[in-house]
Amino acid sequence: MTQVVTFEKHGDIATICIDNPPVNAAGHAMRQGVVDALDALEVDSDIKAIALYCAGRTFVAGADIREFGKPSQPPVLPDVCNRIEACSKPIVAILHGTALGGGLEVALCCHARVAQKGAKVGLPEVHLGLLPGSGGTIRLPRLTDTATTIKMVTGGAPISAEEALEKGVIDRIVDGDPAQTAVEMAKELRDGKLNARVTRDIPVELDATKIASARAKFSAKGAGGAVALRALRAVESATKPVDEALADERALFIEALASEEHHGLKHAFFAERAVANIPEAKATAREINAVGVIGGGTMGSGIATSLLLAGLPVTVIEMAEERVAFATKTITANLQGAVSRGKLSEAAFDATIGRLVVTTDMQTLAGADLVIEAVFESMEVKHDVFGKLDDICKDGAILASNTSYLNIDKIAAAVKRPQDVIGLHFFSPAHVMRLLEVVVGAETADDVVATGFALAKRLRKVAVRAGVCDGFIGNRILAHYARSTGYMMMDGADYEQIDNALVEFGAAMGPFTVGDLSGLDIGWAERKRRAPLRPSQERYVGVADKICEAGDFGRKTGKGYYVYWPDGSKTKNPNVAKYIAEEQVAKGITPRSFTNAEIVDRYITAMIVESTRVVEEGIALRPIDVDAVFLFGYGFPRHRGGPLCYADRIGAANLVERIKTYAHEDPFYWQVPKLLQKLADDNTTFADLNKER
Ligand code: 3H9
Repeated sequence: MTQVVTFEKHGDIATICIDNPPVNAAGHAMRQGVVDALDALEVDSDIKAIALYCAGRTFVAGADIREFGKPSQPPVLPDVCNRIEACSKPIVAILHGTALGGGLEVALCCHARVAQKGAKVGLPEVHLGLLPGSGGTIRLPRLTDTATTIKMVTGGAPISAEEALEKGVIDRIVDGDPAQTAVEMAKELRDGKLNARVTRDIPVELDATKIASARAKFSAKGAGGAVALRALRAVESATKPVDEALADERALFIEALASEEHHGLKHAFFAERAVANIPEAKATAREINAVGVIGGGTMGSGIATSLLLAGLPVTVIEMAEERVAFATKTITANLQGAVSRGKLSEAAFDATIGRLVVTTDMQTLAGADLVIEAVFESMEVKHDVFGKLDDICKDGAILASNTSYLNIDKIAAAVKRPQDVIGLHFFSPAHVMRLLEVVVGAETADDVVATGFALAKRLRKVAVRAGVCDGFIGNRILAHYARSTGYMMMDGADYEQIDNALVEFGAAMGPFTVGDLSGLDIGWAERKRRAPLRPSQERYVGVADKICEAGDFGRKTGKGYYVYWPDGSKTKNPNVAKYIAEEQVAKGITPRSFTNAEIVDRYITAMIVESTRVVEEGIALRPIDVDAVFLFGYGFPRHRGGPLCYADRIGAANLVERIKTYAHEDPFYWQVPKLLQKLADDNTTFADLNKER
C-alpha cells in the first residue's frame, strides 16, 4: 500500500508530502501520516525548518467528506492542526490548486503560507451545511480583517491567491512546482527571509458593526440563513481565549454535523458526482469540434449560447431571415448577460460571438460533429428535420434532439443511423441551468452516450442518464405531482397559500408562479396532446384551461394566476377565483381548508410516488439520479437533498401509510408504488438502493 504521507530531509530542512488522490482529502491515513512525520522530524536535531506540500492536482481539499457520519478515528483534524501549530520547528505550507476547508485550516496553523500562482483558498463548509471545524473561524480573523473573515466563513466561495495575499491570509505567491518550492521556502524560513508566526498568538479584534450587520442579514432569511448564522456564531467566539474559542467552534461543528441541512447538502455534493457513473462510462467519447443547432428560438438560442461559452463554434439554422435576426439578437443578448454576470470577460466577447453563424442554409451542417435539434415539439416536425439531417450530416455525426418528452426511439426511426441518435434535454434558460438529461434510446451507441456526458462536462453541466418514456425523468415526475396542486386548489386550498407553503419549504418559487413564468400555454398544449391518452378514472381540473381560453398565459401576457403590474408587483387574478368556484359547484365539491404542512406533505408525497416509479422502471439508474435532476433542473431545495433523499427522512413505511390515507379520496391518483412498498416491508431506504446499484 502506498504511503499517504512521506517526508524527506534536505540537509537541515525537511519536506512533508501529502499524496492522497484524487484531492488530498484529510482522511484518517493522511491525519495520522502528518502526525507521524512531525513526531519524527521534531526529535531530529538536524532539522531547522519544514515545508508541507501536496502531490497531484491540489493542496488538501478539506476533510474527507465520506468520513462524516461515521465514528471519528483519532487523531481528528482539530488535534492535527493544533499539533502542527505547536511544532517547535517552523513549518511553511505550500499551496497549489485549491486549499479548501480543513485544507486551508491546516495551512492556517502552519507558521507561514506560500501559494502557487493560480491557487485558490476557501472555507466552503457552509455549502455542506457545516462550518470550519478545525480552527478556521478562530485563526482566520487573526490573519485578516473581519469583512474578509465573514465573507469566507459564511459565504463559502474561494478567493484567489492574489486576494488572499492582499488580505493577509497568505504570505507570498510564487511560480513553480510545489516540491521544489517546498525546499526553497523551507530554506527561507530557516534563514528568517520568510517570517514565521504562530497564528493563535496573533491578537484578534473583530469589527462589531460588521458582525452585527451580517447577523441581521442572516437572521432576516429565517431557516435559509441558519447555516451562515451558525458559522458566524463561531467567528464571534474568536475573541475568547483560544482554547475556549476552539471548543465553541467544535461544539457548533458537531451540532452542524447532525443537522438536516448537512445531510441534504452532503447528498447533493455526491449526487452531482455520482450521476457520472453510467454503464457507458468506459466508451471513448467522439470528438466534438463543431456543433449545429436547429432552431433559434429561446431554447435553441440558449443551447447555442451555452456551446459558445464553452468555446465551441456553433451554426444555428433558422427557417427565415427575420428568424435569423431574432436568433442573432437573442444569443448576443445572452452573451452580454454572461459578461455582466462575470461569466465571460469583455475581452473574450468578440471572439465568442465570432464563432457563431446563423443561417437558413442547412447544408452548412455537413461538417458538424454534433447537431442538436430544438424545434417545435411535434413528431412530424422532428421526423422532417431528422430526415434532412440524415442526408446532410457526415458519417459519425451525432444527431441529438432537445425534445422534453417525445419518444427518442420514434425520432430515431426517421434516420438510417439510429445508433447516432440521442436525446440531449436542456432546461431553460439553457445557458444558465445546470441540468442536462441524456436520453438513451434502444439503439443509441455507447460512445454517443459517453459523448453526451463529455459534452455536459465541457458545458459545466450535470448530465443525468435517462431512459425513454413520456417526459423522461424530470418532466414525467413533474406532470404527476403538478396535478396534486390543482387537486388541492379545487378542494379549497388557496393557490397563493400553496405557492407560499412551498417557498417556505425551500422552493425558489411556488408552482403557480412557476407556471405563470414559464407560460401557461405550454401546459395547455401538453394537456391537449395528452387528452386522448388520459385514463377515464383520472381526476381533471379545468381551471388552467379556462385561464388560457381567456388569452391569459402568465407573465408574457401580463396575467395568469396572478396579474403582473408595471411596478413589478403582483396580485391574484380575480377571474381565477370565479373559475374555481364554478368548477367546484359543477363537481359538487365543498371546499375545505388546508394547513401549509398538509400542502407540502401532499405535494412532496406525489413527487416521491412518481420518482419511485421512475427508478422502479429503470428510467433513472438510481434514486440519486432523480435527486440530481430535481436539484439541478427544478430548483428542489438543495439542503433537502432531492425528493428521494427527503423520502428517506420521512421513511418508506410512513409514506405508504400517507398514500393509503389519501387514497380514500382518490384511489386512482394515490397508489403505492411496488418499490416503495418493498422498501417499507424490508425496512430499507433509497440510500441503500444507491449503494446497491
Ligand atoms: C471540511 O473540511 C470540514 C473541516 O472544516 C473540519 C473537519 C473536522 N472528501 O469535484 P471533483 C472526491 S468539509 C472526499 O470531481 P474537481 C469527489 O467526490 C470539506 N472526497 O474534482 C470525486 O470523487 P469521485 C470542505 C472528495 O477537480 C473526486 O474527489 N471541502 C472531497 O472538479 C474528484 O472531485 C470541500 O467542500 C472531499 N473533501 O474539483 C471541497 N472533495 O471521482 C469539496 C472531492 O469518486 N471538493 N472529493 O466521484 C471540491 O470542491 C472539489 O472536489 C475540488 C476539485 C474543487 C477540490
